[in-house]
Amino acid sequence: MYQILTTCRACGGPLRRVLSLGHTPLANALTDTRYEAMSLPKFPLNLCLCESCWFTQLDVAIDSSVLFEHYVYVTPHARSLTDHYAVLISEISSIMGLEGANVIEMGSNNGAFIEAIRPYVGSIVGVEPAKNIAEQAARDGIPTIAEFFSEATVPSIMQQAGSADLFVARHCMAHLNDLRGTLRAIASILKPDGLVAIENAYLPSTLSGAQFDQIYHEHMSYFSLRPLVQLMKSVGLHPRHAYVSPIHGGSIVVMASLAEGPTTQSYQDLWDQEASLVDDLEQFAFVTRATVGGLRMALESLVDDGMLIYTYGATAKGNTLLNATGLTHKHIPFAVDSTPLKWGKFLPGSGIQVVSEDETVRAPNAYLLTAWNYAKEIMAKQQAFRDGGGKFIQPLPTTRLLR
Ligand code: JHZ
Ligand code: ZN
Repeated sequence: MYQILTTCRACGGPLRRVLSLGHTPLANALTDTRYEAMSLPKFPLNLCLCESCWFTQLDVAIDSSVLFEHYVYVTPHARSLTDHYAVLISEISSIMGLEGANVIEMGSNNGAFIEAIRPYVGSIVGVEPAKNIAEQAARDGIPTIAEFFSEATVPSIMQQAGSADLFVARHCMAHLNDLRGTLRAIASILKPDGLVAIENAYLPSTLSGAQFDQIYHEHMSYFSLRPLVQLMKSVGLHPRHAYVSPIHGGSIVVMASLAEGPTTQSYQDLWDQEASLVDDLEQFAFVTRATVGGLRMALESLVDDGMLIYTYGATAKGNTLLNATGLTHKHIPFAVDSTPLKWGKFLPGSGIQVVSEDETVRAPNAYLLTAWNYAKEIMAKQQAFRDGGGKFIQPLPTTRLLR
């Protein structure tokens, strides 16, 4: 079900532990009862650095079937996401023509990005390993193959979807232990002049934003440009363009092609900016220890003073935050979330019950914003709550009340 690694998943070099967040249950393992949520198996959560290639990663690899076969994360409807998709589509079109293109997206989830890009391309298919999500997407009219994308499944995917002019992998490379195998699979499904666009949380943003909650077992890798490009080159993918987007607290998009071509100025600038991250990692580990302790103390004392606090968002990130701080349903009885699949379920480790955003049992005095990446739209949506004196607690980078 899982493996503990002693060597780097990219180069085989030795791993050095930078930060330990103890043992925690899987961040998206929401359960039907509180008892189950509190007694889930726990796995070590250690952020490590490869001493040979400086690739940052976890020293544990949970099997993909355990993580993704049945999934509760459904891409929400959010303005910041649609804005991000529009920029991504325009950045892709600056490198290749989209008209008539055959597009394949891996980890397509509910098809939110497919819907955004579909009007501009010839044909598009999503490949999604979570059977429950893939089936729903197909019912909603999104062409979706319910399959785990890998070297083993590429032949059958290619038979159904053809070769790709454009291959998109948003926020899924970090979820895979076999990075080189997956990149080889991508290279093999691209047309000779095809382009791949890979998007992931950007490690320098994670570090500068003290976002320790981005660390959970699904995120096996923490990408900056240089290690990702090194991996891409090792399977014959040539980098062409890269930029950093503010989405999800800071994400990197890297585009590469089988054919060699010029790189953009934005790619060059990012490459030049990225010096060694070793000092930043050390600082991040230090700040995380202080933040975890501070958050726990602050929230405990607010609760002791009689404040009713819920979390806003039943996020994977939030589950790292709750488990690292040791806050449970005794401090925070409910988490509100817009995802129907999560309603009624209990958060792993903390046993907090998820309810819909509109159905809070009793209005809280404050929300701990565990979906801080959507702060703007959530705050706007909850204007009436704020007008009535309700508060939002932003956990990171420093814990504070939002106005
Ligand atoms: P959100 C997931 O992480 C998991 P999470 C995954 N591993 C990953 O890499 C990232 O996404 C990209 C809710 N919500 O996006 C919906 C509201 O309730 O921060 C979601 O459950 N009201 C694949 O789980 C959650 O918040 C709202 O108005 O940390 C947000 O989850 C909005 C906008 C969202 O990802
Ligand atoms: Zn390495």
